[in-house]
Amino acid sequence: MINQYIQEKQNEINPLIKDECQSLNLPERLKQPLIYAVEAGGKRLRPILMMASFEAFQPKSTDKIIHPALALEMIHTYSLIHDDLPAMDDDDFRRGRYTIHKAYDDATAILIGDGLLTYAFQVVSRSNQLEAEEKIYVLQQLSQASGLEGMIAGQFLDLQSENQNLQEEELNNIHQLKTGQLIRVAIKIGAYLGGATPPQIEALDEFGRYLGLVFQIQDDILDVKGNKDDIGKPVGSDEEKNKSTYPKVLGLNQTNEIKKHYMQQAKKKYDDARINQPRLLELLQIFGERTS
Ligand code: GRG
Repeated sequence: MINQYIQEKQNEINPLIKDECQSLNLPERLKQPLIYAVEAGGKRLRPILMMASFEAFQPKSTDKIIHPALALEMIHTYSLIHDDLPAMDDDDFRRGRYTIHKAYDDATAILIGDGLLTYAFQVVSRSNQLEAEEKIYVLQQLSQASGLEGMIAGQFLDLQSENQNLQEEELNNIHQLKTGQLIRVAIKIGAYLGGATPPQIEALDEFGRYLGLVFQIQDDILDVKGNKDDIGKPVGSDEEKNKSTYPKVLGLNQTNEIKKHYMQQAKKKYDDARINQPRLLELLQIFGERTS
């Protein structure tokens, strides 16, 4: 059921994100790496989460969510491109293919990342589906989550933490910023545009916070126990870079325990929101048990 939903949404998102990029008037040698960057391969989990959260409120105009969803995936894609650069995590593979700086060069990867980040805001601000007030909300939320106090601070702290022995609390802080902010904002924007009340937005925002932690914990587990073909990059890359991860700090058993605990906390917050969208719970399950 949920797999079919994910597939349907991927089929909706993939051509749209490609069309948005294809429609740009660009030199061919810039467009090629841009299309390479946005072509299918990613799981599109963030836009799917946003759509599921939005649909929980049975909104009248279902097209409203498209531009914010595409923008979020563009921001996520930019973050992965820059994260893979030699100055950051220095990874050669992503989504089962060469990273942009490997397939092209560093300058191209930096520029494609910059371009996707700015284009995301353009796509929302010129949307013909959103009211002016909605655009401001979406732009504010996206810029805050991806900005200095959000993902950028998380990335900075993560890079600084290499070769350091972090405690669980510090790990949580880094990941709530680095990975968690975009996941959380997906849920929040979906709820707001769907017409959620302020208490519902608050409860779902907390749901998103736990979901982000569950996602990262599973990512760390996959780096230890995953399969290279499934995760699209070599297993053990965290260990190789001497990074603090949940399994390293807590051991695998305890890591699985806290993952379960956060999944339960997320479920409680979902209940607090008093909505009927079992897909969000199924997505929580997928986040916690995914193999890719
Ligand atoms: C460069 C400013 C800047 C930020 C980068 C999110 C991030 C910040 C870096 C990613 C590092 C990383 C691999 C973290 C693990 C969790 C994660 C975000 C995995 C990738 O997300 P998926 O699995 O990827 O949703 P796909 O390819 O499916 O879109």
